[in-house]
Amino acid sequence: MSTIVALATPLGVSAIAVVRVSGPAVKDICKIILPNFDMKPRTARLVNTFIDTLLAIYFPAPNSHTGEDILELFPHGNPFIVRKLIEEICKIPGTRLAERGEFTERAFLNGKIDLTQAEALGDLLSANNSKKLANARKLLTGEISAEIKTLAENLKEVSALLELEVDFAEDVGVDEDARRALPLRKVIENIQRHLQSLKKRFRVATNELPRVVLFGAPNAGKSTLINALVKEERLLVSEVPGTTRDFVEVPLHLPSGDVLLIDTAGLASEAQSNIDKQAMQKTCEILEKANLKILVIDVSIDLPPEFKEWEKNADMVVLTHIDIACSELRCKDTPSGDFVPATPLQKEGKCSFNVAVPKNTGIKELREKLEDIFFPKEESEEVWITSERQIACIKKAEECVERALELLSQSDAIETIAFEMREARNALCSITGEISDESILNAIFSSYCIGK
Ligand SMILES: Nc1nc2c(ncn2[C@@H]2O[C@H](COP(=O)(O)OP(=O)(O)OP(=O)(O)O)[C@@H](O)[C@H]2O)c(=O)[nH]1
Ligand SMILES: [Mg+2]
Repeated sequence: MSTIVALATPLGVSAIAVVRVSGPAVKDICKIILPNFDMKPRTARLVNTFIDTLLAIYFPAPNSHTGEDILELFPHGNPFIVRKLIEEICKIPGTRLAERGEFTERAFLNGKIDLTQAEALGDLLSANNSKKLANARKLLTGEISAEIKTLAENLKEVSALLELEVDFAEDVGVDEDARRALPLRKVIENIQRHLQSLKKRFRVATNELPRVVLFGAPNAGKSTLINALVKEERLLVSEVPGTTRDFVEVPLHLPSGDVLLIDTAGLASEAQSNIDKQAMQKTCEILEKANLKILVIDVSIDLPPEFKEWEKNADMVVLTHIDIACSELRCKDTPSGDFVPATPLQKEGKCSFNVAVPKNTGIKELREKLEDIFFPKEESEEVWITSERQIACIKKAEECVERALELLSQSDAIETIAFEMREARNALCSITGEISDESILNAIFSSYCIGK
């Protein structure tokens, strides 16, 4: 087994970098590269090397991430230092640069983690909100593996039961149908239900941020609203209609994760110029790909004629310029919600917000609403399955179980039922990697980055 080395942090200038080494040559590497390192297990030591003074930690096998001897080095984050260090390490016999995902692959091959946990590592590194992160952490502790293993065990018991049935029937010649039908059907149906519920827990793992598109008439206050939400003068704002032409994406950091606010060019029934026309077309295209469409309306002036049509297309309406509308109506300026706009608005159950940006009214409430919409606090914190590979295995097991249930009413099908049960179990065992072939492992680990 060769010893592998890789930079575990992104290449670039940083305060520190992390270089990871795993394999049997770790002790030789320590002797040659870190002559004064005492190799006290799991203890950080400051050591001098030919290129840098760095922190080193030694994790002896088998109590390490990969199950092999591991050396972790923390040099200063200078790409030149990192390159020289790795070059020197690679000169030690039996040492080479790691391939993509090779550290994780070794952890799997040495029984440190199963395949669901290896895949969860990918989720953990790409999680961009607290829900995805919490789920990845649950997967990493083996929550799904445990469920899958129990199901595989149940299938094994069914197989054992079937074996007994075969022997019994042959020896004694009792009425197989009557005896087998009830308990076996119930057990298999339970397995089927569990597989169906697992299938429903699939969530596509996407790293794309939710897209919140703000649209409405020119000058409605779309760009101003985005600036207020992100608390930064990020977008150009002016009293001249048509300030925003190209759509602009601005990330909004909410407590549980990020969403992408998208500013668009104002819409009107007639375009004043060719550029106007193109800008409006772009706005319509952007709206089609939105996860949430916010219609922005300046409530201090008459409603635009297209209002009803736009409102139908919107998920939420935000009324801006409440401060002006209030002062004109001489009504009490309340923080939010109490103000009744002068123009009759058909809200049709749609969520509506009143904002007055100069007074920062309604902005906090709108931010909280976005947090509720995109990161709702769910009662049940059931773990989701995010791997299409795992779901494909669950579907395969489910098909086998369905076929077995159909065959249960046939008197001469015990062996075929036993075969389907074995196939179902194999499909489940390949989820955790108890059964795996090289092509599956390659597909999983080669999608990882080097050093992982
Ligand atoms: N008083 C008051 N002024 C606002 C409010 N919101 C926006 N404005 C002003 O309204 C004008 C237009 O705001 P913008 O944010 O540029 O409007 P827009 O919808 O992005 O306009 P276009 O980019 O032209 O489509 C600016 O002068 C803002 O300062 C508000 O709630 N109250
Ligand atoms: Mg604008």
